[in-house]
Amino acid sequence: DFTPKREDKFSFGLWTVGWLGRDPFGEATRSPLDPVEAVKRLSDLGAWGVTFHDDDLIPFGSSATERESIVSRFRGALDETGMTVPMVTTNLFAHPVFKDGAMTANDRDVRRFALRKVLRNVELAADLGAKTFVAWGGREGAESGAAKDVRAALDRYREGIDTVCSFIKERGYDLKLALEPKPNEPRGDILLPTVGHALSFINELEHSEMVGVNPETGHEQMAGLNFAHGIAQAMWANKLFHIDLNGQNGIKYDQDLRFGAGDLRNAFFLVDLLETGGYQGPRHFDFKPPRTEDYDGVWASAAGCMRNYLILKERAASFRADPRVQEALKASRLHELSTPTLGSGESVSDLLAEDGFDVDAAAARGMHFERLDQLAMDHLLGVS
Ligand code: 3MF
Ligand code: MG
Ligand code: MG
Ligand code: MG
Repeated sequence: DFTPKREDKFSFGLWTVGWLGRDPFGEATRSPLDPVEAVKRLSDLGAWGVTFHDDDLIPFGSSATERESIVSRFRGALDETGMTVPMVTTNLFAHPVFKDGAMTANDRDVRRFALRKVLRNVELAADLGAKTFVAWGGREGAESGAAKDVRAALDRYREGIDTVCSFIKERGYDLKLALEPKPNEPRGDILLPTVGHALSFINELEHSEMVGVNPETGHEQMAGLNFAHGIAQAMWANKLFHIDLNGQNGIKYDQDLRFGAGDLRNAFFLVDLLETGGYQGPRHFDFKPPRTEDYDGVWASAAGCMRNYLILKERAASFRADPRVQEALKASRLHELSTPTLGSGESVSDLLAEDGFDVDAAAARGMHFERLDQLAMDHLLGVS
């Protein structure tokens, strides 16, 4: 059966089930959700963790005493339910002060304020036992060419992330950073637009070993990219620290549909990859229950995220276990790809000296990928 269990490590952002349905064209369609209620409902549904932006839990501008009482009440709900806080993140996008960015704002005072907000939130994250700290730079970007010196902005971005890492090290926190790429929305163009950009940026950091990525399904798909391929490259680089699962229908605004909606075939291969590729982190949902829904619909949508993940996990396992699939994989010569192109100890001159390769015969060989893909479709559709 597809009932979520704690060991499935499903987690949800407070801002997901707590989204009120406000969009650029319309007002909220739901009334505010108490974070404590969210923790209890998610726990009842079988989730394991809850995540949040500082401001999701502690309203922007709260006093120190307000903050303390909010956190202790929240902690009470965690203790009561056994829910964990695997990840915490900072809201560096909602307040008007961040209209031109946070860590890369042209305005230096804004950058300093943003860093203070992040560092305070790092303390809270460590305090609640989070292991991952996500940084999504939604306002780091521009709408017009001359407004942003991208190279200088990347210098400041690097300085900001380096500062956060040094702080974590100094304090001795057991916390890693995960950068979340997104191509656009809310800025016209956002810095670190894709997983690839983020991975390359990480290589330039002072403490690159403690920084990875938090890719989101819809964000890569907004750029027309293959999400499962992006995840595979992040895993290959040992940089898949966290993941935001949701659904998206191609290149358009950030839909944040529940996981399984949108590109179902890519979701199937994604789950196959996560489950067989050694990913041990949270299965985190960053989705928005559509504004058509009341709270019954919100919980149905959250439950659907987990149910779809578990169904796809079962479908992917049945695909892998099918003897016809094993045969089709062999016919497609997948195993050969794992063999190094040069023999061990073979020199380039040996390689150059080789002859007898029958180009025409190799060119004529079919790859049998269509049969393999149809088997995947059969398993995905449950008719195998
Ligand atoms: C926006 C997002 C963000 C990030 C979050 C960090 C509001 O498209 O995806 O959610 O996920 O800020 O985790
Ligand atoms: Mg998103
Ligand atoms: Mg996200
Ligand atoms: Mg999204």
